[in-house]
Amino acid sequence: MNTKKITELLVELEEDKVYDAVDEAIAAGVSGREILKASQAAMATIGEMYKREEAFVADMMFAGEIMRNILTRIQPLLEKEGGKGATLGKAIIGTVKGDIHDLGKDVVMIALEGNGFEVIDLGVDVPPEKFVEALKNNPDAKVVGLSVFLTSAFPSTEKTVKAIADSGKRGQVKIMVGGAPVTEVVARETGCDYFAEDAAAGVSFTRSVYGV
Ligand code: B12
Repeated sequence: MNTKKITELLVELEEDKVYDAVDEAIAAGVSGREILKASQAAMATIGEMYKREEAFVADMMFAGEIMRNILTRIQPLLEKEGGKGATLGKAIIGTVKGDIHDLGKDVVMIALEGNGFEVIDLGVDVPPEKFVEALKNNPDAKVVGLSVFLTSAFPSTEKTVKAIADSGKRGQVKIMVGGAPVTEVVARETGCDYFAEDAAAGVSFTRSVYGV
């Protein structure tokens, strides 16, 4: 089955039809990963349309809702594909202060959990102190994942890294960062260790930190 239909229907915000297409794809044996890829492509297109003023915030909001429902549908597949169950290590993840985009973070969380990692999810709009507190409460966590979708939230990314350093915990963890506007340069300039282009890269990085 061609997952292009999922991308097209999501871009058109055809809610019911896109769920039907997803269900069809699942029934046809398409992997959760493929369905996720098709949905992400649509979200990127909607973002471009917003930039060109061809879509509004309300459209992004609706697209976000639909994407969340798609995620709910494919979560069991993603977990099965990853092999959930083992505990290879622990990661703390959150969307930085000033930013409320949570879908990217949640996909990373599902991918990490699916690959056998325990994830402490701090949610969205997370102030630096909350990351520090989570690290204190979870001294065995070796990875922190920051999600950032707004360029205006880059300063809070930097502040988060700094707060972790000031708390004396920087040596304990590797910090990875991801989100639509993030690049390797942003990762470096905000003091993070790694730029993760997608959830799979985040999983590989976490694996490498834990040596598994
Ligand atoms: C949906 C959406 C929204 C929804 C969010 C819904 C939700 N629950 O998350 C709503 C409507 C709330 C929203 C609001 C706004 N948004 Co918005 N939004 C989007 C949109 C269209 C899709 C984002 C998304 O969910 N993608 C789906 C995810 C699953 O896909 P993904 O990004 O590929 O995720 C992967 C990677 O990014 C990576 N990753 C992400 N985080 C992390 C973290 C770690 C640790 C790792 C390892 C990897 C990783 O792994 C993910 C999985 O593979 C983007 C467009 C885009 N290009 O991203 C704009 C976009 C991010 N939004 C934008 C803007 C401007 C806004 C608003 C300011 C609009 C406004 N005027 O109000 C507000 C800001 C609100 C706030 N304070 O945060 C801009 C940001 C521009 C910029 N460079 O700063 C974008 C880029 C649109 C655009 N092209 O202009 N938005």
